[in-house]
Amino acid sequence: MDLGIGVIGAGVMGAEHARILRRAVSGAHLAGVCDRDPARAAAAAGDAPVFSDPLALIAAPEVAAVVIASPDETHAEYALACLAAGKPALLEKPMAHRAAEALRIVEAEAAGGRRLVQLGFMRRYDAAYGELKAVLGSGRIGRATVLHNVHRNVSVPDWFSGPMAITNSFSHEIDISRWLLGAEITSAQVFPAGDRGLLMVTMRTDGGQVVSTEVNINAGYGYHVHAQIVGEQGTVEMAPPGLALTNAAGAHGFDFPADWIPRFAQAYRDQMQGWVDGMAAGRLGGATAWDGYVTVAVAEQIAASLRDCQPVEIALPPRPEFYR
Ligand code: ISE
Repeated sequence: MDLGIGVIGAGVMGAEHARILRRAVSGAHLAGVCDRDPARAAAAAGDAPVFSDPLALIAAPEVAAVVIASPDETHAEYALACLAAGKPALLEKPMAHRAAEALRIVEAEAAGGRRLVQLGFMRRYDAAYGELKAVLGSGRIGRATVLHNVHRNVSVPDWFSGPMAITNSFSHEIDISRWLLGAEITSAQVFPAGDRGLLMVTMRTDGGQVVSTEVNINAGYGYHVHAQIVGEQGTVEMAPPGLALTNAAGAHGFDFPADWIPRFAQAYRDQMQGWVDGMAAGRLGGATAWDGYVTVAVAEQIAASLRDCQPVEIALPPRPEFYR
């Protein structure tokens, strides 16, 4: 099988997905790129066709599946168009700008009776997170009671507003905490710290666990994502990033990556290959549209609590039968 895959959006993520499709995936090829900036689309497309209209890319017969990496507020429209066309979509997070929009995608997919949407929560394909989940599943540390997350960006662009630390960045911790613990988020509380946008988010799960996350969008020193699970008989945590330890200028240590692209490079490749293999097998893996909806809904309710930083009870509809 050699699936033609189109990419909508040639920004940081879209260009990376296009590059992976051009160079690092078997069973698929890049069949087109669309971006509102034709030059950016052409740069990402290489020899593949450039489209000026996202809906034309989705409809193109040579496009069998679509990566949606356009601006967040357009995700829902293009995901619904893919569902209407019966074409699989790998949807970058967040699934939609609002929970109500995300629910429309869930309802449309369930009504079609076929899973076509996979959410781009690539940390599920990261070897370090996979190791944490395997150790917890082995029983070696006993039952999980606490999960500590650290999510530090070097800095963010000027347009990156306060709530985006929750709806954009922290969305990864909502999904990966649910995945690691096999639990649902039932309540949360946010505590701003300092004056550079740092947020401490504490969540409770339906399994009684406490999830603590530092969301630090201006860490300055490097891109640093860390997780530690505390069990009743032990702990498991990520090893430091990097493959080499340096002794120089009186210091010893490792280098932090600049951002998520180098830190999760292999996870992005494995996610794309997993998506292609899932389509070939007729059974998608990774995060579902329901996972995407839950993440948007939980993030939206936590972001709304930033007004007063009071505890918030998370309200979610029951999981539809289609996603059980
Ligand atoms: C960005 O959109 C990502 O998805 C990165 O994985 C995350 O670390 C970063 O904080 C987000 O802004």
